[in-house]
Amino acid sequence: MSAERAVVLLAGKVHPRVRERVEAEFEAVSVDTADIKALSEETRNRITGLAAATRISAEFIDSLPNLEVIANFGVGYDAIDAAHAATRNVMVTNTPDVLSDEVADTTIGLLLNTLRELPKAEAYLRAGRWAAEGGYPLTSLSLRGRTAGIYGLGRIGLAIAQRLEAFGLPIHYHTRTQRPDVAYTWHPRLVDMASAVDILVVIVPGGAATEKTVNADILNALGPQGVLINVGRGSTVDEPALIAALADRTIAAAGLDVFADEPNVPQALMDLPNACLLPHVASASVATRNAMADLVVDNLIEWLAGRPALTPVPECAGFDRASG
Ligand code: A2R
Repeated sequence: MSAERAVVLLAGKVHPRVRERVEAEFEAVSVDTADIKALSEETRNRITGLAAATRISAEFIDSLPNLEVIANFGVGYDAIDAAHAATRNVMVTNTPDVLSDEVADTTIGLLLNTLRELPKAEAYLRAGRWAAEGGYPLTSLSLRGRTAGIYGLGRIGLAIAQRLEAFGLPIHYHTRTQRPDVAYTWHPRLVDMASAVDILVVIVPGGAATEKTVNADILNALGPQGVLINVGRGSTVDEPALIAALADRTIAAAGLDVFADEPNVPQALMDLPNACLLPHVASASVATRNAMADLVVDNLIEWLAGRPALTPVPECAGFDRASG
């Protein structure tokens, strides 16, 4: 083992396995919040790696003059200013693929729970109402006979589409670029897809390009039988518009794993009987989160040892170690 170990900053509430492995491989420094100013200048100058579980702004990046790599925990890296990192030749990595199947599985569960009211039916049983009052009321919604539209047909979107295909549903999708490798119906415009389907699954990245793109017009197009499922980012949906659309039955129901201001969920949304709500758990199994943690640390190990990153984000895909 070399005498001088690289210094890696653990920013935010990092996964225990990230902490454990970073402490074993590197000299670890922690900041509980993203308050980088809590660290001395001398410490900041020694930091070359960053394991991120919090928002990382341009200012944060600039306060670490010798930073070489930011390894984000999660496939979505909208909380990292990757464009700024790229201008400073700082590598940014994320955790694609290892969570795609888990997120797709959870999406199907959320969709069925939203349509068939399974959490409410279980609560009914546990409250003793089955024995006291008879069977749970028939659900007005069903997966049968529906058509699904996937907003974002990337790694996770495709895994969701393949599952829905197995359930017998026709699949449509909206992306900026048509995929050459699938036979699903592509819509260049989101509003046109929303009109053509009665399930809209949102699984695009967050950020400016998708912000509030699921708005009142899209919900109107989805229509009174329509069901919205969001497992991407809360920022993609205009939350007040969604609350209004659920309240006046512009759409039938929504299943949400992500919210605009997590962990704060508007009371108005919680009060709606046709909203099925989860606390951002799509990838949250022990096995999948461990795989994500390992990918975070393996990216740090590779880059800080002078080797290519395993999973660079697109903004940094062209970097090599010589330029890093
Ligand atoms: O637009 P394209 O052709 O680049 O397709 C990507 C699509 N997408 C968009 N579609 C429409 N309008 C946009 N402004 C837009 N931006 C991106 O989203 C592609 O089909 C998909 C993203 O796929 P991947 O990069 O493979 O991401 P992955 O692993 O499926 O994860 C998606 C998101 C994460 O960013 C987190 O926010 C969440 O799932 O966990």
